[in-house]
Amino acid sequence: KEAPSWWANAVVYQIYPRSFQDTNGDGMGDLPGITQRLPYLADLGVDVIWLSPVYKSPQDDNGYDISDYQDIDPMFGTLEDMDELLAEAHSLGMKVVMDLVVNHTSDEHNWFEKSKQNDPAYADWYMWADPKPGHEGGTEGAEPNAWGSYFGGSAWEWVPERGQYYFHQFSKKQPDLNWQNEDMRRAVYAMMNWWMDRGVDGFRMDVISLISKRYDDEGRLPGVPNSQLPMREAGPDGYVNPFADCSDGPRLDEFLQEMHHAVFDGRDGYLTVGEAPGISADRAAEVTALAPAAPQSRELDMLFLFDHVDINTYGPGGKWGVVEQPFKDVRPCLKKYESIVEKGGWTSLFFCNHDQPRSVSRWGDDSTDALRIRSAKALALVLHLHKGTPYIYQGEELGMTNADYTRLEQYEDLESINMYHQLVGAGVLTAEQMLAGIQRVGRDNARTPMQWDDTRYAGFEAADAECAPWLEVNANKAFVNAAAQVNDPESVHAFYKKLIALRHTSELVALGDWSVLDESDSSVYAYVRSRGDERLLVLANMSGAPAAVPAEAAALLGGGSESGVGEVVVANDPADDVRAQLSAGTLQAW
Ligand code: TEU
Ligand code: CA
Repeated sequence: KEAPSWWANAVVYQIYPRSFQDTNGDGMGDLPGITQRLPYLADLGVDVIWLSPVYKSPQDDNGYDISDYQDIDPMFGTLEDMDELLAEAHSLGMKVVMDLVVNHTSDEHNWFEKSKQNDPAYADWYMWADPKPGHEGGTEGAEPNAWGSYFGGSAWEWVPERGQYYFHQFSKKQPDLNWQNEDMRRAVYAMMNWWMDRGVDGFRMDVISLISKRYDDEGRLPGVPNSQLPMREAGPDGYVNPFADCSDGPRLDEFLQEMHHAVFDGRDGYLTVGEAPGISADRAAEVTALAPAAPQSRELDMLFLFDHVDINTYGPGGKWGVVEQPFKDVRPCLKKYESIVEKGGWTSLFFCNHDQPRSVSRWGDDSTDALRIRSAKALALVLHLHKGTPYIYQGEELGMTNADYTRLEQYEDLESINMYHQLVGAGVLTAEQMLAGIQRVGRDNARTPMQWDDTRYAGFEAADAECAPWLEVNANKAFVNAAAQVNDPESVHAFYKKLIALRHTSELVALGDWSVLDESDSSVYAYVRSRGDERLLVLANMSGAPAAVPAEAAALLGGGSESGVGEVVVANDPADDVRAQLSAGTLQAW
């Protein structure tokens, strides 16, 4: 099997711009701040930077609600700042992909404003529906169906001007675009081409798996009057989750192929990665096929699937009432992602992003600094030596932890706050339980300011700045920060640097076959990569207690004899120590 493409050797780094680096003292990260920190990323070995949205936006969902796709929000800077960032990144050998949010726009986008006024050119660009007959006037209970928004409340919002509701899977300031409308699709592709021509290297596509909705033969959504499609079951809050009728819908492939044609055909060196909750491995292999049946059926380069971050055993309150999420349950999910690669597609590899808790707090141990460092490295090792393209979320390379907040007022995330009021209000969770849930899985855990050093605001902004960062800095910036790590060969940062360098230089790491070992071991995560006569064994004790080297791994090591070990490539302990542990058949914690 040969090189699928350049991205087999590449590592992507996600930047959440408002939390990365502030340069003008307003408490918000900005584009000049990113440009200023590019040498840090180049030194780490980053190949591609993914920027969370920096477009013009009312910031209801931190930029995932875009009011002008072809401008930069003043909070982040200007188009000229963006051009400078692109030029600097390119001169340092790094590509830049932007976030493409086209399942929905902001309700302040002029497309939506015109649609709302029934302007014939835009009337059909969003998902408008009539109130239930007999309930004209948008009264309570008149919603077209019982769908609820993922961010709480009804998924329908009444607009008196049109005498209709519009559909929004996310907040009511994020109306879903109507992908059935070809003019709308052409406008999206034109916008994408405009950015590609400006020098952007591709897109991370927000909830791209949700753009094609299920309609009946007459074009009616499930549950609306006379629809042939049945309504699914309501949750305890009385709402029906629209996900199953939006995810991987009937026209998804058609739209993605059309997009590829309109934007990427004939271009080179770009990257497309689709955020694709709800897509199966078989479908992911089709969507990402490197050699699709016909050239015109090319869709996306790789996807983000969410099985491994959704392994939770849920109590009441869904993800806010999570009972447990053991790391051993991640293994079958990653195996599933490898099956996509096996079938001729490709996969991304990630543990963290701006919507997830920090991996070291979730699956590692952040209770002492020594354990934090060891467990962050163990997690990095397991992820980065898989076959696929690894993604690092800002601060993950430092072993940054969840936020240390103790009060609801310290959080900003609309999802956490809306769901707090909804679930506590309905008596599903107590205030204490919900706060504990937010502390464990809330999205602000990943959004605290980047910890550059141990100064007042962690170097996120100038020490003499007037304005505090938009979200409080974690007090552990005192010892968890970049300045303390970049020159320390034992740091989490140094470990990431080693793993990235390995992917750049080793064909075995980039292209070798992957197979799991000792699948039922509850502590040790083991797999082997092989290419030609080279083999790399990856062995990680993902627990806080010593664990036996499991049988299949031990057999591969020649029963633990020193001669079977070969070269120790990268490890959490010195090479001699690793050999001793393997001979004794016991791995130290993490
Ligand atoms: O997230 C989509 C998504 O599925 C998330 O809702 C995720 O499952 C959830 O946040 C976990 O709590 C994307 C963006 O990454 C997210 O930041 C946006 O809020 C959302 O789309 C709407 O654009
Ligand atoms: Ca700023």
